[in-house]
Amino acid sequence: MFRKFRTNFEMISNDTNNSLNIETQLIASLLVKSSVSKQLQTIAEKILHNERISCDDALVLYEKADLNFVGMLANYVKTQKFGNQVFFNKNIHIEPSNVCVHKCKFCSYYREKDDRESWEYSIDEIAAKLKTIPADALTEVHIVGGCHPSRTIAYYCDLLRLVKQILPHVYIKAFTAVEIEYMAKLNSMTICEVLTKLKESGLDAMPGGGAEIFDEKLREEICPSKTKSNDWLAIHKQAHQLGIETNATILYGHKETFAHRIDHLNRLRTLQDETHGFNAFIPLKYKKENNVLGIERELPWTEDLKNFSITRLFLDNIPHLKVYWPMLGKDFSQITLDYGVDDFDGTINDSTKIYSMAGSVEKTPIITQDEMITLIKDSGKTPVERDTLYNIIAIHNK
Ligand code: V47
Ligand code: SF4
Repeated sequence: MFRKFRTNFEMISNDTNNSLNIETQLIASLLVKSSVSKQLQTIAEKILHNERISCDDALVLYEKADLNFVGMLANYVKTQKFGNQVFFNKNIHIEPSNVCVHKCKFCSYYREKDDRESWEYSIDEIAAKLKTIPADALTEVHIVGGCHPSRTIAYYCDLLRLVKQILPHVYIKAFTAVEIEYMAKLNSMTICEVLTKLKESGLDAMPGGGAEIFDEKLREEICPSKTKSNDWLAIHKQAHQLGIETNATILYGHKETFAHRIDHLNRLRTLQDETHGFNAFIPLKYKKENNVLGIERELPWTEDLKNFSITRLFLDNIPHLKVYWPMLGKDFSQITLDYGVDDFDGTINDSTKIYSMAGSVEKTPIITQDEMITLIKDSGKTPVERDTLYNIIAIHNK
């Protein structure tokens, strides 16, 4: 079978006038290179035939493939799914408080209640901020914060209702599984009761935070008191069953091995086969500043690109792969668009602190819609404005 494929590719790569896209031609020339091992060729063949790759295959890619190899394949898969399109949305991030009961070792953001760097925005303060925003500047409000020790579910329901009252047309994507679990505990409710109440108050979707790394031993080491892996997965499953679509994340580049990353992706892929409720996956690069994990180096950018690429190849059932540009920087995020990424997140439109406190590249993560469109066009792609659920709002192909 591969011989046939290879022969076809040899023909394609020799034919400079054919109508096939540049990605296919590049893959062709890559695969006929004798330096690519049989083992890697077999994995590439699976991908080109739309077959699922195994955990062992993913490990081979992490350990033995070079960046060009996985990058071209990831770009091929992304292009098959979405052509030249890259999605973005117009959103704002609201962080109601950075007071948190959990104290994860990698977190640069949480503060004790009496710390001078802590904040606890009231409903009125958030209302005042929202009222300054023109209605057509947004289609999504993203709300994530710490697990505040004493704020009851009433505060969060009031907040959701307020957002819908001021900006009735927006989707609200709010609260990580970790916050949901803590609401259930504090209010003596089940997860199903919490999610149902939040949904009734205006919750449309959930972000992917709090997943970190699912390996139980490593999770215990880096965030001992946080929601356990199986509970994180069960909360997302419950959300999907209630019709709430969600995202998922991984925190990578700290103490984890390649096997830990693959195990994490595999648990998500297995759940997605069952529920189909995940929209997007966001790899979050560990940033080292202002936390107590004690890791002195951050991953080189080549490893980030390899990680994005292999994620695109392994996670075949979560449609969107998102780059969170405030963390990696606008320039580098543009490059990820050639390594499997199809989603540039949003305009963010707030002085989001969760990453600036951890040493993110962009200190003031705000861009206008025009800037976002230019960034995507400058990367040679077609910007597509979407809503939270990936319904298309506008294609900017002029
Ligand atoms: O779960 C905390 C991460 C996450 C650090 O769903 C850190 O659309 C790097 O989940 N270095 C919260 N990362 C943010 C989040 C998110 C962001 C953007 C979009 C979406 C979405 C979700 O922030 C936490 C944790 O993994 N984080 N500290 C750090 N030092
Ligand atoms: Fe709290 Fe989230 Fe920071 Fe952990 S990562 S301490 S749960 S704010």
